[in-house]
Amino acid sequence: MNNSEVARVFQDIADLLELKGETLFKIRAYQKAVRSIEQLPVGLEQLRQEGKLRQIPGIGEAIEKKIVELLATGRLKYYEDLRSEFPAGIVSLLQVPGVGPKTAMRLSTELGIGSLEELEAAIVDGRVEGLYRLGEKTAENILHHLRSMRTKEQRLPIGTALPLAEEIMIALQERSQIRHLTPAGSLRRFRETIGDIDLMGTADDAETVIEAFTKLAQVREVLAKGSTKASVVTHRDLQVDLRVVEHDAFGSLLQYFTGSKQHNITLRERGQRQGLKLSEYGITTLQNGRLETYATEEGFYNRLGLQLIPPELREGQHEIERAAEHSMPQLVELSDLKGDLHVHTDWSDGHDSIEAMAMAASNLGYQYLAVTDHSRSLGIAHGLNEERLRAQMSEIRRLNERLNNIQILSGIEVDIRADGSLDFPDELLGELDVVIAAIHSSLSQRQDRMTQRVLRAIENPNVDIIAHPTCRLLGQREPIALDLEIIFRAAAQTGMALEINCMPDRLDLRDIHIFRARDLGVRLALGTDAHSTEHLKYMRFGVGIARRGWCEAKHLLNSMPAEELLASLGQQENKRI
Ligand code: DGT
Ligand code: CA
Ligand code: CA
Repeated sequence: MNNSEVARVFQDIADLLELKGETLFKIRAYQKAVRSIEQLPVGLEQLRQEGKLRQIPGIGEAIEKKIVELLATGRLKYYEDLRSEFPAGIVSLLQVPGVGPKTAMRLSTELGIGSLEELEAAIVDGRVEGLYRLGEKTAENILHHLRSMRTKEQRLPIGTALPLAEEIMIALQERSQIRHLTPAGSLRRFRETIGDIDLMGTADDAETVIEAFTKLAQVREVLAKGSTKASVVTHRDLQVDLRVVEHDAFGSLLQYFTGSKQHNITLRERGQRQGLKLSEYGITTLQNGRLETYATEEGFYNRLGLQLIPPELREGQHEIERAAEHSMPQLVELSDLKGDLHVHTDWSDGHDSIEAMAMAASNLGYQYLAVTDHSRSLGIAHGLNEERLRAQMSEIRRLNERLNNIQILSGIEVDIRADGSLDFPDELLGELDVVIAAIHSSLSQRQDRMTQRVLRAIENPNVDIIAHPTCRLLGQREPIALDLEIIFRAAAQTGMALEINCMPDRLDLRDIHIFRARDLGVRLALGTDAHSTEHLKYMRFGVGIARRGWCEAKHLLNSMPAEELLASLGQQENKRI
């Protein structure tokens, strides 16, 4: 069983315990284990072999035993016994917001409903509202959640969702008097995929703003509409929720709907211990019942004795402890970056010339740009052979004499062949400023071979960066089988930098891997993998993901000025020889 299968079992157990009416404490223990396991950058099996399962946050003796049983047998007696106490399919009903344990039991026992499809049919034909004391309003509400769950199932990559959200925000600003319009939810936290878009704003007259929102050209269907909020579906089946409040309550609203749910739960528990009740409206002091509203999130967090927590860190991991200690990291920002370390030009499969790419990079405020076209074995990408690479190096020298505002670094994206050897001889690689190495073929090798293959590239003193280390394509291609823990440790030891590839369909390394690598002292490098001048703007996706991995400017090669970068790459080479 892999990590997500184990997590799934514990999620089911938590739901079943809820049905059973068990204590919140016990239910939370399983929920916490689910979150921890989902965020693990290493396999549970590996941790079991190393005897380290108990080091995972939220895993105590009881859950450890269950993990061991699942890993060994693929089954869990406790889970099977628990399941047999309830009608089949009832757990799926609990996934619908608005369906609690009591309702789920009644839907199951009184109407014989065992799946979401059956639930939808029973609402539509009126059987659900006919249940004693349930009523039409609740049934409608469940249907609304059920339908929005369906659109949410196909999560959109952030590379698609963010531009769509921006388009809608611009349109709404043009057509209404909305102010402080900001995304919340997973989009603001910069998750790599987005279930639905949540927008928050303030206005003197909320109702006219809502009216304008539901009339936007992008809206295909209005799911719900009230005086201060509305939900719509746009093309590509994307749901967009908008909420509008008064200016002085904006901080509380934004905080609540930015989430994550787990972050808010942990925050609420902290509030309870301080005699405070948190809500989307503000913070209520329980002793006197007084509600305080917050115009800014900073005020909200400060009231709880916390530093402001950047949205990208609000995942219910360690961020609240760190904010309480006042040791929040100063996360990297786009403006910290002095260059892009991975771009292609029309010398291989890129669209634009070296000069056009350099000018575009200069316009973004960069000091340097590493041109890293493909190497010869990548025939379909018009990879460079030795002769053309040398011609390109001369061309770059000529351009550097002519251009004042930007320094072009000569580089290559050299292919790591199936046996781990590189596509160019070491002498040639040694003449380049920046060498990035990457896998593009034989993607289905077994884990031990694949890991050895990448290790061989890591040990090569001429390589500076391993590009898109796991080769995954979001929603299209699974990551290659790599033992990342071994890779990270080797990279930390040799000073090899690993790339955070900023292409929105790659985002590779991904957030939890970045977190682990950085924690182990691995140097990281942002590269857009741009194949045209437009793609240089993908840097913001890499920055967002790096922030989710708790990266500060100092963790990224790109924050160094050119001279320092080149010197540093040279030093690392000596270390590996
Ligand atoms: P998504 O849309 O699946 O990509 O993920 P989110 O995080 O955007 O989730 P969404 O749209 O369902 O809700 C937005 C935020 O609203 C969520 O991150 C936290 C807050 N929220 C929603 N439901 C609950 C809840 O039941 N309890 C708490 N504490 N917060 C909630
Ligand atoms: Ca959302
Ligand atoms: Ca939402």
